[in-house]
Amino acid sequence: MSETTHIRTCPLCEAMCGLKVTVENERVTKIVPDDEDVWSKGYICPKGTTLGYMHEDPDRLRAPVVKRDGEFVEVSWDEALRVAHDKIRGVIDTHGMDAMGIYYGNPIAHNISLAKYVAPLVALSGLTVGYSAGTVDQWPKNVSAALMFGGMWTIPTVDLDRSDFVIVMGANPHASQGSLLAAPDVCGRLREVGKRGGKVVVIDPRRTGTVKYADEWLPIRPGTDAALLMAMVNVLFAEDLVDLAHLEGKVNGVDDIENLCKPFTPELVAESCAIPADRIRELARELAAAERGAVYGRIGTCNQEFGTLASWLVDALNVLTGNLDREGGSMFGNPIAWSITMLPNPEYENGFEFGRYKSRVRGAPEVFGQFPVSCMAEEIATPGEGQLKGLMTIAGNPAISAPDAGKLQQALPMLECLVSLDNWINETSSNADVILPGMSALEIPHYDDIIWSWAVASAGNYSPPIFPDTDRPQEWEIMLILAGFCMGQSPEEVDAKALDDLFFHGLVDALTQMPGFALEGRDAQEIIPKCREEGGPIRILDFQIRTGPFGDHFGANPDGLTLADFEAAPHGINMGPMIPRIDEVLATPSGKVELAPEYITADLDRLRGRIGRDEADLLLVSRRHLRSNNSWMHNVPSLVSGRDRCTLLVHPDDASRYGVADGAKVEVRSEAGAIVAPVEISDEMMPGVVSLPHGWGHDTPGIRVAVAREHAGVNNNILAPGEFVDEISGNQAVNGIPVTIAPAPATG
Ligand SMILES: Nc1nc2c(c(=O)[nH]1)N[C@H]1C(S)=C(S)[C@@H](COP(=O)(O)OP(=O)(O)OC[C@H]3O[C@@H](n4cnc5c(=O)[nH]c(N)nc54)[C@H](O)[C@@H]3O)O[C@H]1N2
Ligand SMILES: Nc1nc2c(c(=O)[nH]1)N[C@H]1C(S)=C(S)[C@@H](COP(=O)(O)OP(=O)(O)OC[C@H]3O[C@@H](n4cnc5c(=O)[nH]c(N)nc54)[C@H](O)[C@@H]3O)O[C@H]1N2
Ligand code: SF4
Ligand SMILES: [Mo]
Repeated sequence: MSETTHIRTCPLCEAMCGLKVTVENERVTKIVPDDEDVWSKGYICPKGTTLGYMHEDPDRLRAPVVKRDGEFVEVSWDEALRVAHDKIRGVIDTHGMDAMGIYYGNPIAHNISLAKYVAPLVALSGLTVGYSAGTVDQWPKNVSAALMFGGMWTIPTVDLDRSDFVIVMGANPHASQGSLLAAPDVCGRLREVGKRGGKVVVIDPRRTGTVKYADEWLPIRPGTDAALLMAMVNVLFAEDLVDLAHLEGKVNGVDDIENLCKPFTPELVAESCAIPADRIRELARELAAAERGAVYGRIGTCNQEFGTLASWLVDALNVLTGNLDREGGSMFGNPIAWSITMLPNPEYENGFEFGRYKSRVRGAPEVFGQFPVSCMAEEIATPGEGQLKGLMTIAGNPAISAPDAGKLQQALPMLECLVSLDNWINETSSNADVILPGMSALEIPHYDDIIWSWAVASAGNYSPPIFPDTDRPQEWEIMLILAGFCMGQSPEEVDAKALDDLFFHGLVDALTQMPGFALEGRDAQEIIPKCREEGGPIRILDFQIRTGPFGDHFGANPDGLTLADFEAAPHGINMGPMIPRIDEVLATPSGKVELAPEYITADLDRLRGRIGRDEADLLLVSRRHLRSNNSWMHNVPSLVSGRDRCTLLVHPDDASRYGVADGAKVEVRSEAGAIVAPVEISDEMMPGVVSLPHGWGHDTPGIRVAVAREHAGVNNNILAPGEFVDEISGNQAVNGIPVTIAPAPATG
């Protein structure tokens, strides 16, 4: 028996846990936590142990498939790439470049090839139309970070381990394991805050699992976080509690926000938020009094009607209480390897500007070059000049994850070309002409990319592939080949290695000329020969480590790190906790924190309008479960076993008002559509709010995910109206959707 043990990082979420994988005769027999991992120190969750199953999942594609007479057939890579080429060229040559779009999904952040090659794909292909899961996720935070700090990914996070007062809003790390907050065992760390005499307050319409690790649950009406936070700002000024501390002199707009918050008294907002005015006052005082405090907001504060205002105010409160950039407060990560995404975008050299053009059908303004993802359906389905005729999906499943999912599911088959880079035939890729599969997580190297930008420590961990497969193209090569097709190259001409060199040499060249960069003033021709010979993401990663804050700077800092140091340290390298670094990260035109960006504050009128509004009788919110990962891990038997998790959580009072019984099927109806789901009566919901998980609904024709199909559930995005967005970021509001419920009509 040949038994080997491999140390690896789990690529599935932002916790980045270290795993110990046992392999016998080419099969994974065991996955346990790596207790020696310098970052996760033995923490894992049930998902991490399923990487072996996913590697062996019989439904996972190992070879490309093309659609012939409505059925997918396995073909050679040459054949598949030829079909992709012909389809892509068919669209571009007939309808022009603007008729071809790309959709990027969440796993691009978790896969080394995808994370590092989206930028080259965009830069080289010349494609201009892009949609992403970002507009049902963190777009509001990107807008507030861009305008307040000068970079769309300059997003501070809670320095959890040193904090003594944390407000968690619209996040449930008990399920998600943290988001825009990378730390293994977030809940355990929250519990420690309480244990050392501090306090954690969870603000959420649902008493989530996270509340068990906190000191207090404050239920809030969905969509009203900005009103609550504005009232807290009001209290800080009214009671003279504002204290910029070390930020004094580094902040613009304090007077503006003082004026703007005046009308937003706790009394004004209390009823809308469903939080008593006294509690709002007290909360502001507690935050001000904390020596090291932080407000943290996530999906619930972004995927809602006032996402940008709420995202902005989270950071504004951290600034006004002197907590930004101080230990135990809200700090900026300091990654060992920087991410391409973090580089300054020359497009916004003179400051950020949004709404420079509008979407064709709905007239939605662009934000960072994207429209709300729900626009994709109408752009495909509405004829006329500029109609979207072709799409590439890169690790995304918008047929489930995008709002107004019913419309998108109808539109996808209308495309003349759909090329999916995906490992399964699912609700989206089943509509493709060709599916180009990536490899399993155990077949590729791993080192997390942008996630380290909001990690509580400067650490890193490199994992080589356990089952290297040299017979198939890597995903980064596939992406470069697709870029080549868009550029007009034929399958015979296209050369991934040449395109890789083209991009990499251009990158090094540009960076040696970038003021402040570690290699500023050096000669690119001196640097390039010193880079890793294998090219691809490994070369980029090594370059990022070497030119990062701890790197060897190609000789200038001889004791500094290179990728080789990580190859020699399988349990990772940890350079210590976060450090204050605001002067280094601020990139606003003024060089200061912009506390009251006009683009954002202009939206306060809309919030005023919200406050007087008649409240809907029932509002729908989303939720996650520890054993899920958006839409794509329901094909793992151990993660879907047990009782049905795709249930509508309803407070007992609402259940009796609407005459629905526990376990009974109800019809949930919104302006966008209707679905039928089983009810779970639970007082963990606040009255007037119901909750459904997203990522389900695996019952569409043509999918090849047998286990998921057995546990289909329903797609809550059928209920999410596409035009329900946070207007200034264009981010979809999938929380706070007015719905009605009624016992479902009996069906056969
Ligand atoms: N109602 C509601 N909707 C939501 C949300 C919500 O809270 N409520 N959350 C939103 C959020 S935050 C997000 S990020 C989006 C997610 O939206 P998407 O990213 O579109 O959805 P996922 O389910 O993550 O789909 C990931 C896809 O990538 C494929 N995949 C997995 N690993 C790999 C890989 O290594 N290579 C390749 N090529 N493919 C791979 C999977 O098979 C799957 O098809 O959903 C959003 N939608
Ligand atoms: N197990 C698992 N882990 C995941 C994922 C997964 O699908 N499964 N997805 C990953 C992804 S892509 C992301 S982006 C992260 C997200 O990570 P989190 O942001 O932690 O996401 P959720 O667990 O959905 O928690 C969102 C919370 O917001 C609450 N909420 C809804 N509306 C409002 C509101 O208006 N105000 C307030 N204050 N709260 C509200 C919901 O009740 C819910 O408890 O998780 C990541 N990790
Ligand atoms: S928490 Fe679970 S899914 Fe996330 S990295 Fe750790 S083991 Fe993987
Ligand atoms: Mo996400």
